[in-house]
Amino acid sequence: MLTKKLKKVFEQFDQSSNFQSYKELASGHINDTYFIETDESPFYVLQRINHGVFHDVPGLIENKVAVSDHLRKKLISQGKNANNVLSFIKTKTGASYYKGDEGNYWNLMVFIENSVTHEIVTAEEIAFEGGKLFGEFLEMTNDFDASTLCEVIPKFHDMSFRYSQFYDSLKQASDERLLKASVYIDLVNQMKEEMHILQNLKESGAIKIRVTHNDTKISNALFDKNNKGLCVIDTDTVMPGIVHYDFGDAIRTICNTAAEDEKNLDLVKFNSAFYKAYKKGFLEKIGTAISEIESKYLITGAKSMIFIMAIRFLTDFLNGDIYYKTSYGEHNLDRSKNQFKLLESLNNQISEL
Ligand code: GN1
Ligand code: MG
Repeated sequence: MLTKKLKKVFEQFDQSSNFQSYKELASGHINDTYFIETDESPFYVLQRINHGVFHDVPGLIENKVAVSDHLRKKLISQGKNANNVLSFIKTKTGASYYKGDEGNYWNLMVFIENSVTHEIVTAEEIAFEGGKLFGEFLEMTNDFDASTLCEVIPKFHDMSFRYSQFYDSLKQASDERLLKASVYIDLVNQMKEEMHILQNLKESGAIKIRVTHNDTKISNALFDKNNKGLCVIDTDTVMPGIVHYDFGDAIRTICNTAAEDEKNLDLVKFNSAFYKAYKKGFLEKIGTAISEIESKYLITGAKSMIFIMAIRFLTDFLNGDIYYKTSYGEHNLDRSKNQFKLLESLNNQISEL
């Protein structure tokens, strides 16, 4: 059934190969993503964009096509491999996305060959290479006018907005969920001031607004089989932001010794060696595109992004799991506890960092 549907959608796009089979790539929490095998290379990645979460899908697609085009031009002008950038296939009618019968939006990308992703980082080299990739992304988009991008999810990393969603969730959460979350609710309340440091700097104009990826978890970076970084993927949330969003969200996943939803919190630790390796690669590539004040607050970026996921997962748990895909009743609570544990472990090593 799904095979038939995916084949039909795939055939709306302007490419010459024949659909053979699909595999779901289930690591995302929002969209539906499928690896499409065809009778000849290249293979493709077909994605249904969740329009319940992303209200302006055409705008989102325009953003990511524009950023990819910009990156491709840069890579070519620098004599680098221009295949290492997302490439979107147009439909047979020349559009960048296909809108299906049920109102679903689809886009098709070329699969970047011989690439792998990592859900958990196990080697310092991967942390370093990840830093290089995300640093390079920011360096190469530094001259892209961020104001031309649409804000795909308004206030996405705005801390006050995430707090206000959290307060709303408290009002309507079930007693059972409030009780289960009570320790973490207290933590959120205690950390409010510290978690607004970056936002205040941003609003005062001290930290510049630039093009940011906004979802730099390590599984959104492609590597080759020798652990060398290839390309940044999942550019759905590309929009105006600050450097700390990208630096911090990558740290959140690279430095976690366990998966984002690991329930055994003893396994969740902040790996400071990976932090240093990532930061080294990141600074090496971002070069002069980062200012002194931006640099100074990178560690605050790491803390803030770990925290923002903790509060978002907690809020979704209190709301009865309406945003993220979940596999069991306390999945969001477990994700949130995991992020709080990671933050605690980071704080225990802060002097060293
Ligand atoms: C969501 O669906 P995915 O995995 O690309 C979320 C990110 C979170 C991430 C946590 C639009 O991303 O902000 O960091 O889950 N994306 C959106 O794993 O909310
Ligand atoms: Mg994403």
